[in-house]
Amino acid sequence: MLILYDGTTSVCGIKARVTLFEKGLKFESRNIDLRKGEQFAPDYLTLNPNAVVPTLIDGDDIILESSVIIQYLEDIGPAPSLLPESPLDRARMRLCLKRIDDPIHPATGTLTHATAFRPAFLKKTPEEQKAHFADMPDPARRARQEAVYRDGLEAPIVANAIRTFDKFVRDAETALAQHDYLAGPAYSLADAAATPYITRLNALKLFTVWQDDCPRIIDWYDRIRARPSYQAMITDYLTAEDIARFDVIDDSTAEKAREILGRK
Ligand SMILES: N[C@@H](CCC(=O)N[C@@H](CS)C(=O)NCC(=O)O)C(=O)O
Repeated sequence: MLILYDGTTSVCGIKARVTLFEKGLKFESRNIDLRKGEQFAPDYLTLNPNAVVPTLIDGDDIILESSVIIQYLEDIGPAPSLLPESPLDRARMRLCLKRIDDPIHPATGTLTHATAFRPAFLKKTPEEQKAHFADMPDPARRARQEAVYRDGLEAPIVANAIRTFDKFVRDAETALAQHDYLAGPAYSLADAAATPYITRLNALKLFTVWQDDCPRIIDWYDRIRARPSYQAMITDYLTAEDIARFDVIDDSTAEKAREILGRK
């Protein structure tokens, strides 16, 4: 039995869950509550010393890194194949996975922590805030979170995150003008990997920034949302607390994005 350590709203965890579902692979999901800091528990650190989710366990083997995990699932999983047929489409898929790992993933963290996660962090005591950062093994992640918890949407790294997403959405729009899915005519790992990130853009009420210029990505998202994997692996996992965290998002994030992109 495969075991996936993940988090309810974790974009990387969702990437793995959606792939498991799309591959028809049975698994046991073990929730790591990132808000409670369970990723820093000594037992979990023996599995994943990076103190992040997801972690996949297959028998005695531990597989880390969401993009590696989904390619592992492709390798062990039966049909349907989520690997494009042509070498060129495979290259497109791998490029998409690479780009989602970096810079899209850190940009997503920046935008999410600057908005949805900031109010809860600001309610912590100074000691709790200090402890949160002290446990974090990755200094780059720590620096990004510190900047946006301090300055919110005014943090300079927010502008970069918005520009990063602007380029990604526009490139996806161009790709979708050529074929139905991100890396060719069929649904692939590229679509599974992009799903949580576009879902997050939607949760941050950022779609209005691109909806007029990029109708194909909106159409792609509608098709992705209609797949059974979306309801089962994303919507059904959300707790009332998760939903409440994103309820604080108003139009100010989209307004800021338009200002950054010079599209008032
Ligand atoms: N490169 C890693 C990134 C994993 C990652 O950043 N996971 C986030 C959730 S999406 C996390 O566990 N964050 C814990 C924290 O911020 O303390 C992967 O793709 O697996």
